[in-house]
Amino acid sequence: MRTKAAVAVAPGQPLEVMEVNLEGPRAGEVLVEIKATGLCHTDEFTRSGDDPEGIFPAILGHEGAGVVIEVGEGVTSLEVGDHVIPLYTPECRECDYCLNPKTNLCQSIRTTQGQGLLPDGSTRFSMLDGTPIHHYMGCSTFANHTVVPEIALAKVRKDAPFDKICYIGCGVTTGIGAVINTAKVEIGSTAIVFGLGGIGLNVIQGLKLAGADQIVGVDLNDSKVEMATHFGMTDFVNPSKVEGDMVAHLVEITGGGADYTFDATGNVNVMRTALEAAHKGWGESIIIGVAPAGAEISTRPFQLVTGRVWRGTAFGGASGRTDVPKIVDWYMDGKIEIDPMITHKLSLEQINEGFELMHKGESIRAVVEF
Ligand code: NAD
Ligand code: AHE
Ligand code: ZN
Repeated sequence: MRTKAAVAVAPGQPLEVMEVNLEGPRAGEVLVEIKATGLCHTDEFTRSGDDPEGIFPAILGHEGAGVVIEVGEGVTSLEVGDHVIPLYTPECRECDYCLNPKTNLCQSIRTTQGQGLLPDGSTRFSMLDGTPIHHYMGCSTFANHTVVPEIALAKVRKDAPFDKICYIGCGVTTGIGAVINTAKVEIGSTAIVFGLGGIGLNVIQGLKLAGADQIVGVDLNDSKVEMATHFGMTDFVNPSKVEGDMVAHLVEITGGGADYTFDATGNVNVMRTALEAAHKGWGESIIIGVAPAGAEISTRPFQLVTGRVWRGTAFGGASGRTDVPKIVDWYMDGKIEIDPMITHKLSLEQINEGFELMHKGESIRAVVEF
């Protein structure tokens, strides 16, 4: 079939909206009509050329929601008409990783996923001249139709709006999951969240759900304050306005350092500040941000010797096929909010404007509706 997609033709170039060829689903695969997709900073990271795993041409996008159009041979858990959210962290429920409750990092198809291919080592997308187009994070949601492995699709209720629940495909789950699954924040905790964008606001929402007493938000952009306060931020720090040492300032306002700190910027200097602003003896710092190729984190080992812990999280530690339908229920039941964070709606033709809004700090989530 043919479908419309925004193609990343080369690193650093705007996406090009075009008709592409899409082969039908093979064994274990599912054809999905994407109804809506969010633009996450990780898409921009790969588009820009910063991603060491970036492969071009590719169809980016990993925060989508849609409807099953066709199932390949052997698919048993999904049928035509089901509503689904593609998962960049699949859940095969069989590999060593899925069988270990300490991780959500299913590895059953990670190698081919990182090569921009489906599990059988081939791509379903091509340009009209036959040039193959790579998949991205196993999702490629910047296309009106995509083919996704069955194990990388969460089946969700049919009454949930696509233009909101697409965000559960990454940002919502990552932010809330970092608090609940990775940090396991206790009632009454203190926390600092660095970066009040599409991920950081969901960390704040998760901290509020978990019953944190103090939630300090840190961002260079003052315009984020209103939304962050709405979601539960109790204190705000703009690092460009702090005189003197930033760590010392944060340690002071949290009464000795925070129980939990979260990096949602992808900046390795911020990651160091986040670690060092965690409380001596027990503070945990969770890295969510994705840093460019070649970037490295550093701190004095003494910071860890004296009890601080550095952890990372992918997809908020969530096992997607199990957890994502529950998070959709939380949204539909009013336990979590999504609507205010969807600040812009775009057509596929306007997708590059979405990345401009992200750079200007004007959007939280821009969502493309098909
Ligand atoms: P975003 O662009 O919406 O938000 C980033 C925020 O950080 C902005 O508000 C920006 O003003 C702020 N910021 C930037 N530099 C800063 C600094 N030096 N100090 C303080 N604030 C600063 O991006 P997003 O979609 O929220 O993504 C955030 C990060 O999380 C990205 O690196 C993204 O790739 C990563 N991410 C990771 C996962 C995961 O599973 N680990 C999932 C999704 C996104
Ligand atoms: N390809 C990058 C790493 C990118 C990365 O860390 N991705 C996160 C999800 S970000 C979603 O917005 C992730 O899930 N990581 C685990 C994994 O297996 O990719 C690089 O640096 O090579
Ligand atoms: Zn993402």
